[in-house]
Parts: sequence; structure tokens; C-alpha cells
Amino acid sequence: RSRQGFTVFLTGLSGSGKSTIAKVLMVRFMEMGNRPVTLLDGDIVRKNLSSELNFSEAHRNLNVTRIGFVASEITKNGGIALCAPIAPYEASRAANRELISRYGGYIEVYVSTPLEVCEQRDRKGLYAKARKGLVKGVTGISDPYVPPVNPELTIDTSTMTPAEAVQEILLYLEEQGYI
Ligand code: GGZ
Repeated sequence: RSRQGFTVFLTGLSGSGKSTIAKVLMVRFMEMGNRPVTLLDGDIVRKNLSSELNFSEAHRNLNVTRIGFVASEITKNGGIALCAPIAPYEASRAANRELISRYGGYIEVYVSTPLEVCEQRDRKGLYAKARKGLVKGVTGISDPYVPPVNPELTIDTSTMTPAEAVQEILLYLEEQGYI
């Protein structure tokens, strides 16, 4: 039985766990084997689709709506799009929701891991550089992150494992009839 396409849009700070969750989800969806899965991770998109953009509000919004456009095409064609940018502003998140909902499911997951925890992880040394003033406009330190208003799910990876986070998302998708 064929089902409609959908987009899982993970938003949250750098180091919040978006990529980790998205990668595990990707594997799970591929195992299901009934629909093509596309991962649009923040750093991959920045390199391949948005390489000329900086981290100003306008460019972040543009980056996020580009991701949304690609996800809408995938969703339209019955696929699964997994997006994992920071997406710190409501304007571009709302635009994506509006566009993608026309063609299929849109599930916004707010990865709400506190800044303190993200900063402790500091996988890429970005926060240390931000604290030293070596990088300006870093989300959470010297640039805003506006929390989503009505996310379908909120997940804090400081209180659960990536596997548990993925289970919660899969359960929601099942309940809603997407998978
Ligand atoms: C935030 C930055 C910045 C600044 C470089 N602020 O952990 P990462 O390294 O791989 O994820 C971050 C990524 C954020 O890009 P996005 O496209 O997801 O952001 S947005 O949705 O706001 O367009 C981080 C790195 O790029 N990075 N400079 N100033 N993150």
C-alpha cells in the first residue's frame, strides 16, 4: 500500500543531536524499504547548495527555505525528506511548513537540548571559538535561536539516548499513519 510522502524537520542548536538522530532515522527508514529517503543535513547543504551564503538572518532564512523547497519536491513525489539545519528563525520554518504541508506530512521536531549541554559536547570547537570571540554570530552565544511555537515533537537529548529519541519519532509517525 503506498502512502503519502513526508518531511521530518529537525531544528535546534549546533551539537543538540540533530544529525545523530537524522542518521539513525535514515537507516530505519531505509530498512523499511518502501520509499526513497533523502537526508538534508546542515553541513552537507551548506557545502553543496548554499556555499555562497553566510550566517546573517537573511542568509540563514534563505538556506532554510532552500532546504524546504527540496524537501517539498521529495515529499510531493512520495519520498521521505530528513532535514537537520539549525533553522533559528520562525519565518523560514513557517514558510517550509506551509509549502510542504500542501504535498504531504510535515513533522517539526524541536531538538531542545540545553545550550550548556551542547557547549560541553562542542564536537567541532565552535562554542570555544565563539567564547574567545574568534567567530562572531554563533547561534546560542552571540546570535539568536527562536524556539518553535508548535512543534509536533520536542526532544531533549540530554535526558535520552539517540536510539530513544528515534523511537519517539517513529512512534509518532506510526500514530499519525505516515509509516
Ligand atoms: C551557527 C555555525 C556558524 C555560526 C559555522 N552559527 O555543528 P555544525 O557547525 O556542523 O553545525 C553548524 C552549521 C550550521 O549551519 P546551518 O545551515 O544548519 O545553520 S542555519 O540553519 O542557521 O542556516 C556549525 C556551523 O554550521 N557554523 N558558523 N555562526 N553555526
